[in-house]
Amino acid sequence: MNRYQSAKEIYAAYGIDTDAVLDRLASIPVSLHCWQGDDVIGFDHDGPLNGGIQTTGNYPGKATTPEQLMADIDKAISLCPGKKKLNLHACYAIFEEGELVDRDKLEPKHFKKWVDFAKERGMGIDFNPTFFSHPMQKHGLTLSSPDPDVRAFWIEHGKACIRISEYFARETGIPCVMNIWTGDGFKDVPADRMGPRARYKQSIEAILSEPFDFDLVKPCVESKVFGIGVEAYTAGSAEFTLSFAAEHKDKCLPLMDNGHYHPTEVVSDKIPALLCFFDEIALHITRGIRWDSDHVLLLDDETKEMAKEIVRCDAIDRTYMALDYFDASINRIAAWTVGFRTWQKALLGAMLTPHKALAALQDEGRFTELMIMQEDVKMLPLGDIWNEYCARTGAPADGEWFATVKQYENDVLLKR
Ligand code: RNT
Ligand code: ZN
Repeated sequence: MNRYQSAKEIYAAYGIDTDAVLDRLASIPVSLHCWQGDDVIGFDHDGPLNGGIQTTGNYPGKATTPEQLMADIDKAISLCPGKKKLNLHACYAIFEEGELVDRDKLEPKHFKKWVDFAKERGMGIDFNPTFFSHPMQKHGLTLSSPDPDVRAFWIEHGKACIRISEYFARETGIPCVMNIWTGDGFKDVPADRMGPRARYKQSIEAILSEPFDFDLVKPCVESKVFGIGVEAYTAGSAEFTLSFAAEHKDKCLPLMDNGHYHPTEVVSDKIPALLCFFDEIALHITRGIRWDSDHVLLLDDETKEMAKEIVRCDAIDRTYMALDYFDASINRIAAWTVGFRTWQKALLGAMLTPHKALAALQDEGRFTELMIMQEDVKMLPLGDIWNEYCARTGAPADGEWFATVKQYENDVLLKR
């Protein structure tokens, strides 16, 4: 008997059909963020990344053209098992030679090359208006600015992005999640906390007044507790965005980024809470070290716990999952690959957990046995099932892919 057969029998004793799990896992779309490939810069400006987020590191070979970024994404996805969706930001618009269109005037045609790319690979596309790295941020504010011209510019940008999102959905046949995040906030103690939030609310409502089909476009609002340079206050706090999404359930979802909460709060615990109130939710999956540091996703306890909640709440089809981290200090293709493979492992581990049996112990008040079984499950042969998953999906096994990345680094990245 090979290792998979043996592991399959062990899981079968817990009532788990590993073949069915592997088929299901391969069908779950996970959004791969284009911005890991170039440190969140994009193609529509020369300036630095600013507006509440920061990359650190200067690893050689980052993509600076659409062709390079596409080639790098291709390399990464060839090393990852599972179904991918492409996550784009508006600043990744692709212009003709000499053309430059400002963010309020963006059109679907500026993303046609991305649509071709995604369609050729059978991927859907998610989208994000880019409310950062732009001169129309005034005093660090965009949609919540007291200046009506600033707000109007960014509202037009948001509306343009809704039209582009609908174009993505129609072209690919897959709904487009469009996430609204701004770094609006203040470095130091504000004199007015409600004014910016009232304006932020009106601005997002104005964006969502753009007609769209909610079956095709899934606008989200992402909260954040603080950002670089906006340590004292953010307009889009957790209470703000969650209340906004709850009040606009017919056209907006809440998006939780697990780097965006106080370090002792966990998104795994928030997932089942939101699922009691929303048909669908969205996630940005990242790893914060002490703060929203956006380190590459690893298979740590909270990552596993988030996957477990999605699976045991039977919410795989109600949760839009997207990776969101950016590390400029290591090989960027390896960064994508490690994070994507990690989330696949987390989902696999969650799907191989006997949730019903565990929940029954909880409901029957058998907490001693529950503790014992939860510990026993941790030692089940997940790695053997993972290896089989990689083999069946044509992806390399752990330990077998970095040589390819190193080769690509030598042949391509270091020559840029
Ligand atoms: C920033 C947010 C946001 C961004 C992307 C690039 O803290 O997490 O989602 O990471 O829009
Ligand atoms: Zn995020």
